[in-house]
Amino acid sequence: MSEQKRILVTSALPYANGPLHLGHLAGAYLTADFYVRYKRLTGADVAFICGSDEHGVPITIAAEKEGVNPQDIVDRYHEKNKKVFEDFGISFDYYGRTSSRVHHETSQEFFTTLNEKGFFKKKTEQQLYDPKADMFLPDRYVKGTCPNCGFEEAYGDQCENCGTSLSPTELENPVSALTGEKPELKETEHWYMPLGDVQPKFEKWLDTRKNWKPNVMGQVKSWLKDGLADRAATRDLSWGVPVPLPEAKGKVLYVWFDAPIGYVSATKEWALQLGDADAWKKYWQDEQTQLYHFIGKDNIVFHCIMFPVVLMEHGDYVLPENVPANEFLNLEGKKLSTSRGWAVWLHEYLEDFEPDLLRYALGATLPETKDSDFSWKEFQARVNNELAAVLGNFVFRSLSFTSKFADGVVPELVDPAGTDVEALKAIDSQKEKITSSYEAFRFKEAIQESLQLARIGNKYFTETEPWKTRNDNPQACANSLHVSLQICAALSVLMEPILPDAMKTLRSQLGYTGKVDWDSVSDAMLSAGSAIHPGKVLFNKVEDEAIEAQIKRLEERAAVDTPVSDFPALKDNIEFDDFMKLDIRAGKILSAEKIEKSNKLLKLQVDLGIEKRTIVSGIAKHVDIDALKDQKVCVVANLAPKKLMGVESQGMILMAEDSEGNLKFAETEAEPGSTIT
Ligand code: B3M
Ligand code: ZN
Repeated sequence: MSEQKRILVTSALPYANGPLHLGHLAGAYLTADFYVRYKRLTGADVAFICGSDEHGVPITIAAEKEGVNPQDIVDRYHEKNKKVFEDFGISFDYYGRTSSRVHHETSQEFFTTLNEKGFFKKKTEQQLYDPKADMFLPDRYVKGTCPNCGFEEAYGDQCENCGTSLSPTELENPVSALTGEKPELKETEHWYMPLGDVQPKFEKWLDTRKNWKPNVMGQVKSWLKDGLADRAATRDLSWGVPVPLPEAKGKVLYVWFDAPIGYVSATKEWALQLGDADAWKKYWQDEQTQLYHFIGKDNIVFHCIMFPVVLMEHGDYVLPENVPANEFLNLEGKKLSTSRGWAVWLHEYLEDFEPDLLRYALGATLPETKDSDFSWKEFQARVNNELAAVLGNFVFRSLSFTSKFADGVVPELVDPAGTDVEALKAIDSQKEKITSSYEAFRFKEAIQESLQLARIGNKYFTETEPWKTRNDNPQACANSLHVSLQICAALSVLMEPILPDAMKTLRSQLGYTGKVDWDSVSDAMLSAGSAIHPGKVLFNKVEDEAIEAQIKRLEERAAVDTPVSDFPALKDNIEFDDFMKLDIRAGKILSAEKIEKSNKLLKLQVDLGIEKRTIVSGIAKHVDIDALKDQKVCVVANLAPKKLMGVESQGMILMAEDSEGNLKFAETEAEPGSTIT
């Protein structure tokens, strides 16, 4: 076995501002749990740390929306999220929260140490201010266009589209998220992290990092290429960790300054709980520890640059060994969106299915190196064709045969044939492959190689035909069952990181009471003569109706939750004179007919009061042709004529497009010919 190191694994602290969904699980938690469970099985000394991120603008905005205190929000979601992680078997050693006293003290200590070392640059700068709300607009209080990628919904501290970290003043066309007003500039003083100054030192450290995923290192390198900018570590807000300086009244630490320190505070609280208050130090301050941050790609800049710089400048801490960040997960081919109801909530999933099924199916489609898609149909296929038909079937055949034809005890292996020996050898060779996949953070591959052992087992069972040999060669039958049961036992450990509940059940069905660790897999885990205890099948097939119900729920919710923000962004301003060039008139439709060979276009005769016009309009799918006579409309009357499908259109009917893309008439009661200005 490889030399055992001490390992500290963190998963991003989710904001305690709402329930958790599939995207969360796929981003920072499932892979961390796979890794941690694997490492624990190898005997490593592991601390697995997470908790609620309870500060920052995401929390205060959620509170404002509901009209409650931020504290109410974080209390509610801290408990809910902690529970749902437990239910999914995410095996944190400690789940803290950044509102705790220990966290406030720890993050203030970090600030003070860095300040005393002269790290921060104090700067007075113009910042965005909302006069109507009478407050500065840090972070998510301001939205605008990303200067880097043009995304129109970028936040003041980060563009979630391209991942760039931003300052509010860098946004183009900023608007206040509170009032929708255009913010003003107002002077304020803050403590900045001069990331640019430490860039050379940081790059030297980064060069020593080995085996980082290309998607992660690529992002980091591209920010370095642009040159790192100063980043404020403080904010003008009332919710957060107060800046520990008398002259900084009313200011708090920037949430991305305090949140990663939450990993340290949670480890401290864990140590206190263990009754060994100093135990956290060996995880954070001993060079023998390897620190791994599991995150989603939108957190890369903070975990790969900002936090390492803070740790480096503080001086007493280990820096991350690796940051195996995942990309994004889409859902049924569309971007996940909680505001649009396009999400699978984890607590809801648990009402219908076992956690292990999602651990497996999601694990098999992880966005490890590029964005990936979760679909309910694929979920069903993975469960039915892989878990049930391969793993479950193999276990079922091995156990039921043993109970029927071998008195329910593990038969003895005597004079094994070549095929028996080969099958037993596959345990070790698969174990080696699985091990190297985990070591390289290739979790999808680890899952495939794990399932491969069950495939090998199934094939072996079929080929050795114990149902035949039991009559003409009982020892060959006994050998088949012995080998199959040993493979089942090996699977019950090798697949434990992925399917903790099912593999526990499997071990009890096999009557295995020995050690559950990676080493034990190489020996014969079951001894001949020991009793098995077959029970329920490990995986039931997921029926079509169950999947259809999930898809229906998703679509129904998306239809209800379609928010106003689905409307296109406002166009640029025009001058009054430009507007006055338009000649818009009230009109009335006289007749309507379909244009041949077009399913979109209608040919309309319109009474404009002063004259009649022929207008071609692309509204066929949105209106009832028979009801168009006498419909009052607004018409752009001076639009240059244009031929459409051979018909000259002499104007344009104004239509309003709603949030679902339906067209409705912009109507007027005015008499045909009236000018509209
Ligand atoms: N709460 C952002 C997020 O949930 C943030 C992570 C903090 S990790 C220190 O994506
Ligand atoms: Zn961007």
